[in-house]
Amino acid sequence: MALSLSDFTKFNNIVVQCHDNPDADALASGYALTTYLKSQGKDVRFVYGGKFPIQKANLLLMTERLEIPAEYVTSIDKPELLITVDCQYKESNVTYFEADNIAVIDHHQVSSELPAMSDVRSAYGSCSTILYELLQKENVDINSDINVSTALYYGLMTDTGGFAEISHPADKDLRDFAKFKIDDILMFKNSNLSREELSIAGDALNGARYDDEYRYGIIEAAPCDPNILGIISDMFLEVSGVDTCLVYSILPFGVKLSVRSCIKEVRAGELAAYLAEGMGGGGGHMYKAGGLLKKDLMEKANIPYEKESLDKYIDDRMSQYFKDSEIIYASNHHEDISQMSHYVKNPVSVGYVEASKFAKPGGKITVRTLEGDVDVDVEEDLYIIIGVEGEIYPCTGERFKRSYKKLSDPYVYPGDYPPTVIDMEDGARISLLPFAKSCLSCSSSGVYARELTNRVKVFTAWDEHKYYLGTPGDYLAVRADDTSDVYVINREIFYKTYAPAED
Ligand SMILES: [Mn+2]
Repeated sequence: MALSLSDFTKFNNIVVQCHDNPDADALASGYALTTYLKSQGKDVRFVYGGKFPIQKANLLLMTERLEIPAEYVTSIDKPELLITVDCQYKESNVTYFEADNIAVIDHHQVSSELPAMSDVRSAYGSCSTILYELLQKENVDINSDINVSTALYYGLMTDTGGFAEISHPADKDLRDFAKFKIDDILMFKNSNLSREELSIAGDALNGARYDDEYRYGIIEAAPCDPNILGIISDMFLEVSGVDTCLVYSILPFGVKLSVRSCIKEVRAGELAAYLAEGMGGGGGHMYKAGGLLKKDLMEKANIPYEKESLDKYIDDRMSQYFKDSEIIYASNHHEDISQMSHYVKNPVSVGYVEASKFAKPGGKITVRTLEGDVDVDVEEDLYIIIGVEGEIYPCTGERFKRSYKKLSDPYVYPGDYPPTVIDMEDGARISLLPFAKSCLSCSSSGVYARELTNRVKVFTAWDEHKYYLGTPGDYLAVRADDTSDVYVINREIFYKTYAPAED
């Protein structure tokens, strides 16, 4: 599945195609790819089809100011290679053109069989991010062409609700490291709404539905650009008595969702993922998130794709979320350990890094992982542990000596996105893996644990602001030597890490 841009250089006559009615992400990723292929001396065109050429003001400005050579076409001469970006070949919103060879670069859910040359990363917030990484792999710095980097930055920005719905670390990398023309971004941003869209927003606000018990609200907006949903939900959340809200719009290919929350008991990203579970995808961060219920998946699940049943599906799913979630505050919770079993940690091989090898004591670093960014104060004898799923946690030298034993085998990282460290002072990016060594985690007095049969949100004793989610199958654990320490352990990690105690 993985692809390199250099795979394309054996072809000469290439067409890059994005979906019909292109959005900023489609234009940006097509532009970055076209620019790269031109630099390799290829004969390349960047095209899109559909009923109309681009009309939205921000996109017209974008193509003009950044010199994006996107051509609106109804037919093309059959190329040697056709590469679709931000979409998949033969999808309904991708005008069909014949070609000798096909390649696909996309960040949506896989919709049908992919060609051999394809790179689809559904967890990414934008296709621009994939192009950024593919260019990096060819040692091309996106910032060497300010038009390309501005386009990629704007593509990611619009596909993630102004960065609010970012969850993947690769997206954060593009957001943080792209240099961009600020004047252009400001200009695009403020030509985002048409007068018709302002009216759509106004009409939508009039139809708000409320749940007083759980203090949430729901709004349906007429079909519109997904960006409008974010604008509506931001405003909706400001209403008193609304702590969490959902704004959605039924589009020809799926239902777009925008979720907001201002209470710690509901993480917007987690709610969006719950709402879209099995039907597409959703995610984001604490306060803002987005998602999509795909039309084909809804129909496969026997939910007719029409307003009435979609409204009901959304209402039911939202109310289920609030009814099903149990909330545990570790600081005033007493779990009955007689109902739990005793487990001890298997000696398991994990990674460790001595922070002093790459950071100065007294400084601050951010460790970026698939699970999120972790801020760490660098102290004299700080160790960073890389767990069995690639999750990281800091540890003092004293605790390290007590709980871990250094090994001589080389460290092999288990995950997809290798953790990187960002020095908060100078913004330097350092890969953690070259410093990582392996060690054995040794047993302690273990935990009492039980398998969860419901959704549980646990506010642990060490972080009262952010809950850890447990879903059925995960384990609720209490430390044997400190029963006030209640937390959730992911099912897979639990099985890899713990075994029943022999007592
Ligand atoms: Mn996109």
